[in-house]
Amino acid sequence: MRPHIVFSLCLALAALACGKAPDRRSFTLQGQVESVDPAKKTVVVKHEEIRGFMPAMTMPYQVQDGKALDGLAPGDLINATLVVVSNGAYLTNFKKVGTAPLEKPPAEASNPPAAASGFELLKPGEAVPEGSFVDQDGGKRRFSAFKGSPLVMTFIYTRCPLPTFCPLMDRHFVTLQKTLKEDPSLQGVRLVTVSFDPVTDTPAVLKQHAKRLSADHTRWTFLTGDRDDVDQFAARFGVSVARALNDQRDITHNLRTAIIGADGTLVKVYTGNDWSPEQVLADLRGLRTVRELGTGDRG
Ligand SMILES: [Cu+2]
Repeated sequence: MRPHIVFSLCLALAALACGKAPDRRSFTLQGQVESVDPAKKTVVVKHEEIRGFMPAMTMPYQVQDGKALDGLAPGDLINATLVVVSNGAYLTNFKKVGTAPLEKPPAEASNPPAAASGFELLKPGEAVPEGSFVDQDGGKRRFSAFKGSPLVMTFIYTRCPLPTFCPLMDRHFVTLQKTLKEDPSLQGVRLVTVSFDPVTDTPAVLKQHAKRLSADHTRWTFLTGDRDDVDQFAARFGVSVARALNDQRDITHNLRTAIIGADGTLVKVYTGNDWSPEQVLADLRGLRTVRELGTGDRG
């Protein structure tokens, strides 16, 4: 369930190698280990505010070497260094300073958030349910209004501080937008980014965020809405969002990106962050053969 970030991190670092030197920043992180996965080289840490970088949050973090996680267990209180480069981040220099009972079960092991209970995962070919949203201009949007255009849809929150999570989804969508613009055969395809953090991501915030990404709203729409509505809608795609009891903005989440056909049915869901825009474009082009791609009515 946890996003796999190794592969895209490597790609990102490879890309960096031929560009300018990465700007590398280090921060001290203090927190509690919620779960450890040496095989995936990740550790979920609930941590305090990192001054000047990010608020208190619970997130999976990458380490460079699984050995760095030796001896760490859920409940451990740690100090560590968070190293952030342009397109990646990892934890290093772990120091165990104590242990404490976990406040809540680890996100991985616990049941999906309430919104997911009673909601079945959508399967390819099934109709995506209706949803009510608000767009970046504050306009009401019903999901069914997108019918007639194939969609690529992803779920993020704009405060997500780690370059390999939500910001990577944004960068991939920027790439997709560029190609959709250039390829006449993909004219009809629309992009939709849904924020699951309506407390922070008001339409105004989404609009600013979209502007920073040079999003063209004739093609790329940002949505949010009532928190529970968004959670329920997102859960159908396998998105799980857990918020701390004492602070709704302390978010633990996974990543899902979906292709939805022009007829409003689910085509495919990509898990985590190891998909590439090239893959999505290839899948979109494949849709043409089953006549699911729109008529290019958007010109
Ligand atoms: Cu995120």
